[in-house]
This record gives sequence, C-alpha cells and structure tokens, in this order.
Amino acid sequence: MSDGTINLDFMPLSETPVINAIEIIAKGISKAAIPGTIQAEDYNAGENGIAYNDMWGGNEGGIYRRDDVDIGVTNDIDGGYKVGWTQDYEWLNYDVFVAETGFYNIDIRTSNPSVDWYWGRMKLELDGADLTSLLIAPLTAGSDLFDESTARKIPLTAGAHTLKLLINQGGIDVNWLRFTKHISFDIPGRIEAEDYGRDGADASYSDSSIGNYAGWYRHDDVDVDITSDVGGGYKVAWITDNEWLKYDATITASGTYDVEFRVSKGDMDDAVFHLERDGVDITGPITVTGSGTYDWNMFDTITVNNINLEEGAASFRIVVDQASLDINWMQFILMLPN
Ligand SMILES: [Ca+2]
Ligand SMILES: [Ca+2]
Ligand SMILES: [Ca+2]
Ligand SMILES: [Ca+2]
Repeated sequence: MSDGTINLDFMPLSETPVINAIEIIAKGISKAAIPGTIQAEDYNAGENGIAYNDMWGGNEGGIYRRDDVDIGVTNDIDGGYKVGWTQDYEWLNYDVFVAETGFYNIDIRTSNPSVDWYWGRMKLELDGADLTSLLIAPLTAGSDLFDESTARKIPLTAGAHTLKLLINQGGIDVNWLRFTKHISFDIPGRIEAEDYGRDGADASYSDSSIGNYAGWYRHDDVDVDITSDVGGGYKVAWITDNEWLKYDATITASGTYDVEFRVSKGDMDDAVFHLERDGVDITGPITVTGSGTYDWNMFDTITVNNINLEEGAASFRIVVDQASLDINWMQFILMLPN
C-alpha cells in the first residue's frame, strides 16, 4: 500500500504462527499544499454533512471513491477524475496547508454546459469565512469541456486551513482548483476593474453604498457584476459620482503607452472619469458618450494615447468624476519604449 499502513500483530511463537489482528491505518487524504493544484475529487474523507454535502446517496459515477459524492472520469487535459452530477448547494471540504502568507491567484477548472451565461455559480470559503464571493463558471460546449474562472490576489495566511468549495448552482463539473502566488499586476498588461486592491474602503476604493449590490466576485462595498462582454468575467457597475478604485502594479518598461478602457454607458448622459498614477492625473478627463441603448453589457474600448510611464512600482486610481458607467478592464500597451 502506498497510501497507508498495515500493521500485522502476531501471537507469541507457537507451533503455527497465527495472525491475531490486522490493523489498517488509513492515512486519508493528506493536507493539500498551497501553492499547488487540488483535485476536486480529493476532498476530505468523512461523512456527508461534514467532509462534503451531497444531496443524493451514493456515487453516481461509481468510480474512485465510495461515499455520496458523484465522481466521473474526465478526458480533460490532465485526465483523471472530476466531481460531477452537482446540485445546488452541494459543497466539498479540503484540508489545506498554506506554505507562505501572501496573495494568491485561484483558478477553478469547471465545465458548464448550461444555456444561460449567468448560470454556474460557486464560491470558496476558508475556515467558514467568505474567500471569493460568487464566481461564475465560464460556459463550455459540453459537460466534459473545461475552462477556468480566476480569482486574483486573494490573501491567505500560512498554516493549516479548511477550504470549502460551495456550488450555489449545480450542473457544473469540477476537475481541479489551482493556487499560484500572485506576484503583481504587470504593465504593459491588462488590469481587470474588479481586481482593485484589497486594503478596504478609502484605501483601495471609495464606494457610496454599503455592500456589493450584485454580490459577485468580491465581498466589500464595490458593486461587482458579471458581464457578457467579450471574454466574460466581471465588471464594476453601479458607479456613482466621485467613486474611485485603486490598483497597485509594477511597470516593467518605461515608455509611451496607449491606455485602453473597456467601458459601457447604457443611458443617454455622458460620463467622465480620469486615471491617476501615484496621485497625479495622467489622462485628464475622459468622456464616455451615452449610448442610449440601456444595455449595460454593450461595451466600447476608449483609447487614450501618449501616456508616459516610468518603470517601477505604481499605484493607479480610476476616479469617476461624473457617473455612471460600467468598467470591465483597462489595458496598458507599450507603443514606444524609452
Ligand atoms: Ca450522490
Ligand atoms: Ca480532477
Ligand atoms: Ca456598494
Ligand atoms: Ca473585468
């Protein structure tokens, strides 16, 4: 056995050796290492309601483990097994060990063949506290075709923890969860609007309404919603006058940049915002013309040219002077290196 210990306890010598007892000590699933990849099917050993929550008795797939969690074989990139046949509010617990306190990116590899792009909700909790708020499993063309949703820059403390994957809306299959160290938002590159800092109100953001109105992705006061824009993911929405969002990044190359902003403006009025680096306005006022479509998932890319950036650590702040608009991401493109 590679996964446990068998102790054979013999009686004292007699004419014929007799096996008195066979003790099998199951090692169980050892604590999963973070950073690292946790296979969905390697949830904790234990009873339904403690190690996991599964609505129907037995393993529908009949493979790999013999409790109530439903496990199937997958032909996904790394093969192996997946947790499938998921129902609303099922969950799986994982004992994990975080090597080092810091920020991590978390990728969850799922299939989601549902017909509506806003289905497939899940979230992660750590030691009973919300870790990611609601995440969306990207739509895939079949139940064995997978894609990843990513939560970026999640703070974790070193040591042993219990991680819970909660499936709020079933119908998805889960292959694995991957934890990697978050280094920095590198520029040139893209920063998702929803990945503003994690230092709280007045340090990383200013938001005039308590709580996340839509409840997706983050669990502070910024209002983060999902979007059907190209690439999907999340957007910051319900922005009001003078709200702002801050992003710590590393500029790896000095030069002249184009900065693209992916924004939507569903109503008739114009919106105005600007971008600051380390407290200095680097774009001047940027006007977003009202589309009058009242479809806040119709995004446009606005490009601001000739922004000079020196390399080094940078704190960017998007300040909305006149609301409202929704913001999906901003992208820094190096046009002319210094
Ligand atoms: Ca079951
Ligand atoms: Ca797996
Ligand atoms: Ca709010
Ligand atoms: Ca986004």
